[in-house]
Amino acid sequence: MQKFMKQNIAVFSVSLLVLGVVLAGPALAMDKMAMHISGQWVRAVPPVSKTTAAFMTIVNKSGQDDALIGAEVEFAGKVEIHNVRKKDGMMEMFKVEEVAIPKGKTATLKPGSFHVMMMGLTSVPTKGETVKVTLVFRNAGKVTVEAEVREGGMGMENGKKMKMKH
Ligand SMILES: [Cu+2]
Repeated sequence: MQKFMKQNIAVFSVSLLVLGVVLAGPALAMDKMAMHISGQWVRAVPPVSKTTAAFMTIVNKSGQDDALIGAEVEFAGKVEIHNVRKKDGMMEMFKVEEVAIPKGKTATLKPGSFHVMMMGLTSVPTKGETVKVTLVFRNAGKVTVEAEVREGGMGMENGKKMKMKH
């Protein structure tokens, strides 16, 4: 019995080791993945465009309240967190300091709502390409995700043009 147990434990340990190796990549990220990010994408824009935006869903599984307080990308001079509001019948974007994500809650960055605004593009991401977006959380710190560049609407259901205020 004793021997059997030991063998079992040994097998179990090896299994864990193998699992550890297999999961090493994601596992490292998982540490920071107290914030679960999914569905991330960057809007494909014309080559002459100076701005674009990133969208995603963030679930706070960290066990403590957190907030998205910034973001970084290599291809933009400036990155801000924006939201959208209606003003004088027009939709306009404005900068926010953070997107609060209480523990257990989900924040959705989507067209017509919160988004990561990338300005002063030094190279314009092209459709089909994957780009790195680093999100900065107050507590969880930095989390880098790969975001697909694809076409997407502006979230302007009424068809009104967005006033660009950058
Ligand atoms: Cu914006």
